[in-house]
Amino acid sequence: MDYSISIDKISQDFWKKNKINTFNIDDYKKKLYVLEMFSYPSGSNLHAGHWFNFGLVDSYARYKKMNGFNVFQPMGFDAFGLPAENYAIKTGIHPKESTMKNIDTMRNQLDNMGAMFNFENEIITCTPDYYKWTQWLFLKLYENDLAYRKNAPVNFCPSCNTVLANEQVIENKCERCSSEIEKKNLTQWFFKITKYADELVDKLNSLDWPEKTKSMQKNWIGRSYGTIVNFSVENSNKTFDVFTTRVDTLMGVSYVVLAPEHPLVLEITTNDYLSNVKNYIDLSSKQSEIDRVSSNREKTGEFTGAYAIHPITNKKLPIWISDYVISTYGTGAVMAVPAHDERDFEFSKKFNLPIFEVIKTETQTNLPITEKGTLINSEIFNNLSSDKAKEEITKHLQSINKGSFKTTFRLRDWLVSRQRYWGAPIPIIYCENCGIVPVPYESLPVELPDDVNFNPNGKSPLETCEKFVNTLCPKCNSKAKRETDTLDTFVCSSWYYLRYVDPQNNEAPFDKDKINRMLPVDKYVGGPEHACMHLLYARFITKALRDMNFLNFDEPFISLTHQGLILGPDGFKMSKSRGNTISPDKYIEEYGSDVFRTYLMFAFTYTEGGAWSDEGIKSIHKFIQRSERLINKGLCVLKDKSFNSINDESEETNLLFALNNAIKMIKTDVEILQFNTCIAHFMKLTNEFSKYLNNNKINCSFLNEFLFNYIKLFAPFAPHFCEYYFGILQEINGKNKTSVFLEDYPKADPKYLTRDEVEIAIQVNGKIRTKIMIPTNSEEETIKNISLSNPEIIKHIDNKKIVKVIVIKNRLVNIVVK
Ligand code: ANZ
Ligand code: ZN
Repeated sequence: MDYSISIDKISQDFWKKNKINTFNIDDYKKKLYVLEMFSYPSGSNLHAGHWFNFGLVDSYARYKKMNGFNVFQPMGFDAFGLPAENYAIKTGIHPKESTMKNIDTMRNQLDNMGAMFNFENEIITCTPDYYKWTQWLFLKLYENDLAYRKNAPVNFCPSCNTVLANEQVIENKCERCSSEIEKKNLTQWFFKITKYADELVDKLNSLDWPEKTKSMQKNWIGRSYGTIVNFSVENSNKTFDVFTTRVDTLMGVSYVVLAPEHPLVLEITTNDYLSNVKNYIDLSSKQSEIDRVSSNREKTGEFTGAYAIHPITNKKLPIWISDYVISTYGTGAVMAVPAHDERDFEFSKKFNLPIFEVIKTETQTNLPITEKGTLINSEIFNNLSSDKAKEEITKHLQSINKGSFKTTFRLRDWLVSRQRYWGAPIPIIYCENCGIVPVPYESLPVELPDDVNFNPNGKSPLETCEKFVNTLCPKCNSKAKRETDTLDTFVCSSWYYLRYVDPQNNEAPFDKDKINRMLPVDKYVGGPEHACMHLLYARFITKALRDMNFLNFDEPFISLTHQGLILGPDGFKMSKSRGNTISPDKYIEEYGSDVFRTYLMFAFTYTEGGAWSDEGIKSIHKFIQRSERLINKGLCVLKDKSFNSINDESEETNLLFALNNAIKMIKTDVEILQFNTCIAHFMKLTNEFSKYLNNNKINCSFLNEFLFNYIKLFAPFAPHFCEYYFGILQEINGKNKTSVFLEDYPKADPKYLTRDEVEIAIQVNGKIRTKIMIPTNSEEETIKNISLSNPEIIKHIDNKKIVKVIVIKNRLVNIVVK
């Protein structure tokens, strides 16, 4: 039988029947937790990109299994979320129905992939037995002061009458109807991720993650070491703080700027300036933060009429407001030093504010060459390095109670409320008497009702579901209402890797001993787009659970790899609307799952991806067919009782070298998920195998052993194909069929890797024309003969007369011709 989808089925049935992929949780000593980011069950099935992620990591997992690891490779579905809800609004099909249907399709496709997923451990985040524990997590965070409520703006589309997620807002317009977005203030739930900001930065160093991802996460958290400086307002008892990372420039401050939203603004603005200031505040509230901080924007602002007093020199400094100061960063106020800060410089040019240049510390100015500031002497802080000046000035401020050292983070607390239907309900009750009351643990899950009108009506859909909203207070039994917002789906995915280990547990989200044994995840693979969201949230939740004593490790994912993107044949990102998606199904039907997998491995660098090509898969198909013909030829020889074995030691040495070399190279490459070169090594070995078979001097017992190794070596990369031929080979050897994945992966024997050969250069008239391998210490006469019969050299001698042949043993031959 030729390799095709029928062999896929034979192998898959064998694995299922013999439970080859079952993970043995009691044998955790050599556990290896390999995890692919679970996927969203969307209507458009699995595409080549999913395959690239799941199929190739499966080969890594299989390789590890054959190297003695007890591999745990679970799979599940991130099933709550907006697309299903939007689809429901459009079609009237309930999100539960469409989601479950999509999951069935995807599960089928995953089955055809033939990856060794531990489906017994499957989780689906939208099922009550999963989200019960997502709610449990919320309550634990609430109990531990890590979840709180506060007012925060949401994007609201007045025409669709609905709250929009950030990703539904495009250039401040609704993605669906293009109306201008409004900001609405709502009381919402937050998780206090900022409490872990320091550890989230510091522990990044210990992780085997792509450097780029680590630095993105680090920038996102944005830790700055700086100083808080206290300024007082002239003729009043009011004061305010600024945050600066450049307190060494304090003596050069020429004015201060408050964010328009700063609480002090309306209190200090004098009557003459009030209407301008109010107008400005109104205007800036409509700007997005991203626009406000963009550097190529012309600076705007207003004077408040008030002055601040410099904490050291007591000089009067005008107080301005401007939208380049963000209210949510630092203290929402800055000291402006135009000579040393670009934004301040632009602002002072626009509004004609003075520029002071700090001298006599090592502080460098930032001024264009054409500009000169008024030179300012830093007095007692003269002649200090910038860092020393920062330290001395802050200490001085501390001593006069006007400042202190301060670390600030860009990271904000995680807003988890969504005014959406298709998510886990937040397990909170509001009671007229008792206020906020968490749902008691024994009443979980708070089930998401099915019969809800999820059409947009300006509120959270659950608000319209009276039987859900109205409840009794668990404390005092009087009338109460449930929270109607649902949880961000990133909450569901912030802990799923923990639940996989113990998905049927009804008593707890997971068994502490089990997860302490099974985690952290040893190899995590997924897209780089998750650098600052999912990966950060998961790290935070792990640390929070550790501090609540539910687990005893610090980081969830020790080693991380991002797979590249498989693009459509046109080089663009695959999308339904472009019509360039590549569905694996038709290729699998035509060529079999292993050809599809091997093609993805060979044609792309795993971390880079690239554009799909039909041609490419055809040539891989040919390669698998060739390998199959050779195996079959070998099997025929072995079956032929009358076959006459002939030993040819040099042919065997050659093939053993090729085999052991391939084993060695594949080992290095597969460990770093560099699959394309693994396949290339195997192709090279296949060429050598072909030479051996064509040589017609075949030694049966040698061939038999070689075939075992050849099939085992390729098994992680073409699992169905190899499982099948391993069985046939076993049969010929009178053995019962067992799985090739229960075999030990071949190990390179160094004895076959040292070939007693040296490379020598052959020159013609002093020019190197070729290099060849010859046995070490060959006789001069032999070397001379080999050199003169080399086709490349014959070409260069080209009928000229050979004057002399100089041989330097083990190094070089020079042929002098005339
Ligand atoms: C004076 C100064 C002089 C500054 C100088 C910089 C250079 P990072 O490193 O990102 O933390 N800043 C502080 N709070 C701000 C806010 N809410 N909105 C906009 N800008 C703010 O940046 C810290 C610097 O950004 C602070 O140091 C402050 O300007 C400004 F030559 O203070 B600096
Ligand atoms: Zn109550």
